[in-house]
Amino acid sequence: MKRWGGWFAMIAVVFLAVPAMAAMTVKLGVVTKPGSAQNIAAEKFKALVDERTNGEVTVKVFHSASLGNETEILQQIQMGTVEMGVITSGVFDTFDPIVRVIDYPFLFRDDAQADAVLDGPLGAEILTGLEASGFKGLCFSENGFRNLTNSKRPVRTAADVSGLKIRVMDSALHNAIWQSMGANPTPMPWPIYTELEQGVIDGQENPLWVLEVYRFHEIQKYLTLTRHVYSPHIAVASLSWWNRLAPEMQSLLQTAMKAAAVFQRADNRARDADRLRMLEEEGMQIEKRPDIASFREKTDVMREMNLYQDPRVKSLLARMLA
Ligand code: EAX
Repeated sequence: MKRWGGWFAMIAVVFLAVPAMAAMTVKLGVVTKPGSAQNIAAEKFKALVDERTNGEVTVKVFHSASLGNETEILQQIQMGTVEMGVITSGVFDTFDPIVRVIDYPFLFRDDAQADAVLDGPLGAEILTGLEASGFKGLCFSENGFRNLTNSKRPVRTAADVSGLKIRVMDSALHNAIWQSMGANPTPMPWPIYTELEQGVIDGQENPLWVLEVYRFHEIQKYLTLTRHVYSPHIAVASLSWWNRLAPEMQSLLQTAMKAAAVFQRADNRARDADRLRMLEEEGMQIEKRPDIASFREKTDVMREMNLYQDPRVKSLLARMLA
């Protein structure tokens, strides 16, 4: 009897353990193509989850906007029809204005400062705040510091930007930044190659990897290292889905995504010098030391704008700028 009891207990343990590790497929959306910053984070996450669950959990990465643009991916995550996404911070501001404190112009000096803030309590406050919009914010990976490119003329000072038709993300903040600088911003979701190629827009702003992966050097002559916004990606999950996962699974996924983000940030940064060299060799005219003070002069008033007057947003921005 005792022996049977032991067997019974063992079998029960096996069966009870199964649901926590039941085979599961997780859909993860990114708007960009293989080789992009988002995709490198997503693929690393997929590999780590595969390894740590012995193949029980499959992460299926939908890239190249196959689930729609970034706003549409976020809507599907909110509804729970897509489980996860690695999404550029800029487009979150229509879902939760708190995120626009990150994209405040010239907020971060360098990578180390961005990491310290985003991986610290202020970053955690932003991630937690996303729960009110139906997202479980997991961590920040990176797009990187954004730089201006255009097909019309060299840009060294803010005055040179005047009247340029610049594509911006679907974000009230990014629109306001380029308006403040005197450009003519046009909000448009990713991808934008055709619009640049056909001259519907004169320029765009994105980190260096974008120029390489999307071969923008073939259609944009002038690059200015403005570094006007540090642009992270936010790895998010559908909150309703997340809340149904066992705590062990939540912690496994959270830890794997954090490891993927750490890997991806380092990978991105290690390649920037080579990218700059390549873009120069390919014939881009690069302004490496633009007059940043002239740009800041235009954007420093932005904290007084309506965009930052919501008390929650205002308080967080004040602490970020302190
Ligand atoms: O991640 O839309 C954008 O400009 C993003 O930065 C782009 O998808 C690259």
